[in-house]
Amino acid sequence: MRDKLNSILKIATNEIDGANTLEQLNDLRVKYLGKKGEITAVLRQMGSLSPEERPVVGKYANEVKEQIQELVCDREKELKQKEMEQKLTQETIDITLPGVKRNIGGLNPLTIVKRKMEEVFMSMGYEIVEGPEIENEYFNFEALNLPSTHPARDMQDTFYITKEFLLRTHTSPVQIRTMLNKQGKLPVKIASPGRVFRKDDDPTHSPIFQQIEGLVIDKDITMADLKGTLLLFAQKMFGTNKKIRLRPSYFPFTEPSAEVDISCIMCEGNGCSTCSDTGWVEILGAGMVHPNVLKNAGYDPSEVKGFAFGIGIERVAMLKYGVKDIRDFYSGDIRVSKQFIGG
Ligand code: 2NL
Repeated sequence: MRDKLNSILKIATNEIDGANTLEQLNDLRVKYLGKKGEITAVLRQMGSLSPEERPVVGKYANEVKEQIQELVCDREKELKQKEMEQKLTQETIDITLPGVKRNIGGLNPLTIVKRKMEEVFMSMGYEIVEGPEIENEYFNFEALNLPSTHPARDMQDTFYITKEFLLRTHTSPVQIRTMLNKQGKLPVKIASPGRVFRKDDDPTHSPIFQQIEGLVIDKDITMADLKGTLLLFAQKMFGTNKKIRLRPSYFPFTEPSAEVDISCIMCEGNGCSTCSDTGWVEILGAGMVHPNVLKNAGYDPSEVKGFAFGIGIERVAMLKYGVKDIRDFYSGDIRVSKQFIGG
């Protein structure tokens, strides 16, 4: 039996040495040391030995068992070490490789200008109000004192969806809706930015453009309030050295109406190509809210007065950044937006 154990130890030593994977090694552990393994088989035959031999052989069998256990344990350590080394060589990272450069987006200049204007008006106590781009003909035209015979209502200028619904041509309908919701309450002090739509397409007109309209209604509002407001706006937007001037004009929804110029931001009023040597550039339209519009919006024109103005966001952005063609803002060309990365 001692010979049998010696031969088991010899073969086991060889096989364990030859095991190349942890699975193979585990199979050998079962084969030699398991409940149905070879050592156990020898121990089972101990009954045939004499009482003197039994403890001697039993002790030896346990020694062999321990030796095999140690062999398995050592080999297991070696194999785990090998596996780790393999993993490390396979998973090495070449930290000298250049990284993948990510493109960082920039805001569209119109968004930058729109946010700046919103900030300016909020700082002056205006509430920003937005509304639907698809409008009812009544809110877009009728309520604003544009009778059905007015040329602005022509199919040629307006994108009609049905007879009744259209793409708003200005953000004024948002202000009509807001006034009606307030049911005559005072004051009204709102600014409405948003996309508007007209059938125009040339270097200074785009079929989609954006504007921000301001509206203030209260007792004792005068043209002087309008002028002071617009001067403050021009200076917060373009610099405190700017001046403005009002020229008489016409809009159906205001009376009197004015076109507003700012002292040229390129030449500081000395004359250049931007201002056609006049020293002034037009930036917006404004006026005192027409009595008919006040009435349509639920206010009594003999009790309250209001001023309103409309500013083209593209117009301001073109002046601020020296852009010559309005359509560059809508081209989607990243060479345009790249120039505005970081604001
Ligand atoms: C322009 C001119 C203007 C208004 C917009 C307005 C709104 C209401 C009542 C009265 Cl609810 N007026 N808006 C007034 C005057 C001019 O825009 O040339 N915008 C680019």
